[in-house]
Amino acid sequence: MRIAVGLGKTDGQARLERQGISRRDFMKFCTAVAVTMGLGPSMASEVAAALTGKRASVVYLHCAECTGCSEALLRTYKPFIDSLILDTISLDYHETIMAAAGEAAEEALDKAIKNPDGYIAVVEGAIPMADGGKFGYVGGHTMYDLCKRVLPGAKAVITMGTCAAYGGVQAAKPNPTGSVGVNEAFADMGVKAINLPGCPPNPLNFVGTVVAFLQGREIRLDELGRPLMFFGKTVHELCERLPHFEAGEFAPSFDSEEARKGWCLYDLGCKGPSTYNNCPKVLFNDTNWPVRAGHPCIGCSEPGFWDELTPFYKN
Ligand code: FSX
Ligand code: SF4
Ligand code: F3S
Repeated sequence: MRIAVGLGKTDGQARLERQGISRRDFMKFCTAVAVTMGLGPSMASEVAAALTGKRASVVYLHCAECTGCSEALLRTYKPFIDSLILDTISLDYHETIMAAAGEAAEEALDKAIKNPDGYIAVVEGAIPMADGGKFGYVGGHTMYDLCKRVLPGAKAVITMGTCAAYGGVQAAKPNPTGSVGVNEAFADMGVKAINLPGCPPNPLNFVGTVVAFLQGREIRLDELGRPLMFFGKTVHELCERLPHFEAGEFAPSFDSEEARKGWCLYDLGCKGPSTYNNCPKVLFNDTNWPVRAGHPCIGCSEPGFWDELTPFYKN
């Protein structure tokens, strides 16, 4: 299968071609990324150019989390998407999926952070701060120390998921590990992370952020550090059940005929009106999102949702 985007074949196109990713699949993915970024489908070729240009070096750190964010990124129902993501970026260090272990892993990290072209740092999971950070170690270093080594020197820092952005489930009361998000832990070192919350976050928001960075596009953030292009509207504003909310049609129970007919889940605990995220527009895996599947939004992209937005269910 051939990939031909624009004139001449870049290294990136040759890489995709070697993996057997068809031009049609690739352009469909680029269109989805463009739409997620709010650019409109006509910008797909610009996205394609960014994705097939020089690969950005990425150092991906795991702190206190469930690894659901990496799972969301890598386990897509169309297998080509994970190879595409892994091909778009040069994942020089990723504690969960890299083959290296022990000293070889340490060397990979050292090499990655000395890359003369710089690197993007991605953090998944919260930073345990209590008792000198002793609640989280990777390779004999506290998660705090690893982040301290990597984040201040990065060209950009991206938090992947609510835990890295704001502490997430680890920071739920009584938070014995003293977990906090990246910006809270490292602001005094000049770190200003772009937050991509969600438990898990949508992989398209991650790819869209990397594309915007590669294009040199300004990434406007809200007061919680989230890109407005993904988090500028509430789930409620984008929800397909909104006409029922406006008509006062509320499902009385999860197993009711009304719920199946698409009536609003507000009375069952839906937090869509106070949650900023693009799930209804972007979908997970090109397939579905919680409210369409009959589950209320639990506000998973908001800070402190475990404490402040519970109970998740009413009724
Ligand atoms: Fe947190 Fe990510 Fe939720 Fe899990 O690692 S955002 S607990 S989906 O996986 O950090
Ligand atoms: Fe809003 Fe939730 Fe009702 Fe959708 S289901 S309209 S997000 S309250
Ligand atoms: Fe999370 Fe609500 Fe979307 S629970 S995945 S922000 S619908």
